[in-house]
Amino acid sequence: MLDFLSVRALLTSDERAVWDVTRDFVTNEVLPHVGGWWDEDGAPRDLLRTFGRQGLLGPTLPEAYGGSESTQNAYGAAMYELERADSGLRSLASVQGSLVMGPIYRFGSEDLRRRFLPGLASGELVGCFGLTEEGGSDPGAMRTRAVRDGDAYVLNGSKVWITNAPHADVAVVWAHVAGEGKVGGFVVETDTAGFRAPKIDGKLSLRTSVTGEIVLEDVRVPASHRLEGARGLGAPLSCLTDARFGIAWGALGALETVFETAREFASGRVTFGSPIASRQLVQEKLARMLADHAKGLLLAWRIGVLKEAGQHTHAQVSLAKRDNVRAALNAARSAREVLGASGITTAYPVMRHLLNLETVDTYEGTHDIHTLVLGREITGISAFG
Ligand code: TGC
Ligand code: FAD
Repeated sequence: MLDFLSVRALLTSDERAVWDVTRDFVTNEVLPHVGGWWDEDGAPRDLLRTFGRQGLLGPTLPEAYGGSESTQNAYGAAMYELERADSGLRSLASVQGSLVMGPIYRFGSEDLRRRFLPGLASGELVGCFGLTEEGGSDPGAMRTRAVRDGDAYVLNGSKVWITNAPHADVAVVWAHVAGEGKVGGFVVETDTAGFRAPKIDGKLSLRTSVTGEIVLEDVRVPASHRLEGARGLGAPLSCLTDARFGIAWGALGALETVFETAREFASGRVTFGSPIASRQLVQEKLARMLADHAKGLLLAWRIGVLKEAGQHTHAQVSLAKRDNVRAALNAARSAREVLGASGITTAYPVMRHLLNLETVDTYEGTHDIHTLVLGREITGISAFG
């Protein structure tokens, strides 16, 4: 395990145990198959149930709802391990846990919690999170509308780039609520009349994860399926803060894989009579990857400690998501260079991670959007508009 600054020693023994168990699971049951899932354009449906049995879905939630009350950093370490295999598999877990179970637990009624959370935790139900429309960086501009009609809300609009949507049983959909001037959240069962979720084909990134649109045409959602505690854009954004924290840990798992692949390749590849690992230019690339991983792990751990104490800010999480993902993306680009031509093939995991990390750099707030979040934090002036 790559841990140059012994960050593991800062974790509790329970957190280390979660890390170790998830690492074994990923090594034995995920890594042998992940290349095939990439080629086939999607992991099998049953993988979510396996994740459920491993306790990887919504682990920070109370046991009564299928969670295991794990700490933030235990959750982070589990996301690290999934993304060590593939960003799309971490997406599968982080969407289900942080973006579907999270809002139902935090903002939903007790009935909604009891009805949906256990099935989502076990992986029997697939969930998706529908926020993005055209111009996803500006979710406040969404056009999807919910109009109250008797004991239901009627939803019209569309969402795009929605992870898991084509397979989902349950969609958490965000919409402007007519007459309120605020964004509200709705738990929509996907077999409701007027709901469609066509798959988006042709992805060259995150291929182990299925992505789709959501089309809502006069979809009647019982009023009891509204997330009553969610009033305003801050509600979905707070769920994103949880998922972005998982990504800040996860991206470092991908970084570990590309670093180890480059290190091993460099030791074996001989040019001009010596392994390329003996060359200063190659060592500089490896040193940069190692340094970024070490600093990123400290950053992720620290945000986890703050989050556990409820003392984090969303700008701190933006910093961690932004910097750790870009560090992993840069490492993947360097590792690909170290591997030369071999770097572009599926014989090594580097190009797959590189392509995945292009998505990770964009979703959950693009690199530049997080830069502007920090800019606003520093100057008090918003540069978004
Ligand atoms: P702004 O005025 O800044 O905020 C509106 C209200 O929300 C509060 N807030 C947050 N609260 C919690 N966590 C956060 N991260 C928050 N960011 C903002 C804010 O305090 C305010 O509250 P209040 O009470 O004052 O009303 O809103 P804005 O319209 O100026 O937009 C700001 C911006 C650009 C930062 C935000 O909209 C944004 O984050 N844009 C990026 C959108 C994004 O990340 N979309 C992700 C979609 S889901 C996804 O990609 C899943 S990928 C699958 C996977 O994760 O694996
Ligand atoms: P845009 O917002 O159109 O941005 C385009 C470019 O302009 C970016 O470089 C951006 O940084 C830049 N830009 C935008 N505004 C500004 C500004 N004010 N100043 C400077 N630069 C700016 N969304 C969901 O809701 N649920 C999901 O499950 C989900 N899963 C996804 C899965 C995949 C594989 C992908 C690729 C995306 C997913 N998304 C999901 C959507 C994702 O969150 C959005 O792609 C992301 O928020 C960016 O939105 P956009 O692609 O529309 O880009």
